[in-house]
Amino acid sequence: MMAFDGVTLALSKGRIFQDTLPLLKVAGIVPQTDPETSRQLIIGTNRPDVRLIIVRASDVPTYVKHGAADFGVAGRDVLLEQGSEGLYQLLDLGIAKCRLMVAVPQGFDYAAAIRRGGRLSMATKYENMARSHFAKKGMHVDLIKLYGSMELAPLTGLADGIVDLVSSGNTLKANHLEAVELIDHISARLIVNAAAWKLGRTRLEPLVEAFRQGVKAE
Ligand code: PRT
Ligand code: MG
Repeated sequence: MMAFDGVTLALSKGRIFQDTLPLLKVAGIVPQTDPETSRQLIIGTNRPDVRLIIVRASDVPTYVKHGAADFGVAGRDVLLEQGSEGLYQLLDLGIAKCRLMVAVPQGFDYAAAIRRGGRLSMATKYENMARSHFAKKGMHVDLIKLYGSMELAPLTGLADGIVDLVSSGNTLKANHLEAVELIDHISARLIVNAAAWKLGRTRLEPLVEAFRQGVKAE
C-alpha cells in the first residue's frame, strides 16, 4: 500500500460518492468498482495515478490531516464540527448541499419559548456548531449529544428540539417536526493536507484543476 505513488482521494460512500462521480467523470476519471456494491475500501480508477479510499464521512479529514490521503471530499459540517487545522479547503464543490437547522415539534412556539428565556434542550450530533450558534444568540440551551436519529429526541421527551442537517425536509415532516431557524448552509469541500500542498503542489495541482473543471461543468 505504501508503494502507491499516485494521488489518493478519500471519499465517503453514499451521497458524497454519488455526487463526486460526475465531477470526476468530467476529468475523465472513472472508478473501477462501485463502493455501494463492492466491499473494497481501496478503489482504483481508469487512471493508474489516481485511487480512491472509502471511509466514514467524519473520518475523511483525519485521513487527509495525517497524509494517508492527499485529498478528501468532506461536508462543511464535518469540517466546522471537527476543526480543519492542517487542512486547506481548496474548492467548494457545490455538492451534497443541505442546511444546518434548528427544528422543533410542529406547533411548538419556538419564538415564544425564546422570549420567555427558559432553558431549552436540543439534541444534536453537531455540538460545536450548535453551541456557538446559541451562544451568539445569547440563548441558554442544554445540548444533548446524539450520534444519529436526532428526530426521535423531541418525540420521546429527550429534548425540546434538534439541530440537524435538512435537505428535502422529508425526514422532519415524517416525524412531525418543523425547521424554525437556519444556522448555516452546507456543501462539500475539496480538502488537501496543508503541508503536502505547500511542498508538493505540482504533483497535486492536476487533480485540483480536474475538480475545478468538473465544478464548472455541473
Ligand atoms: O451516515 P454516516 O453515519 O456514515 O455518516 P454521515 O451521516 O455523516 O454521512 P452521510 O453520507 O449521510 O453524509 C455525508 C455528508 O452529506 C454530510 O456530512 C453532509 O455534509 C451532507 N449531507 C447533505 C447530508 C444531508 N444532505 C442530509 N440530508 N447529511 C445528512 N443528511 C441527513 C440528515 O442528518 C437527516 O437525517 O438526512 C436527513 C434529512 O434529509 P431530508 O432530505 O429528509 O431533509
Ligand atoms: Mg448519514
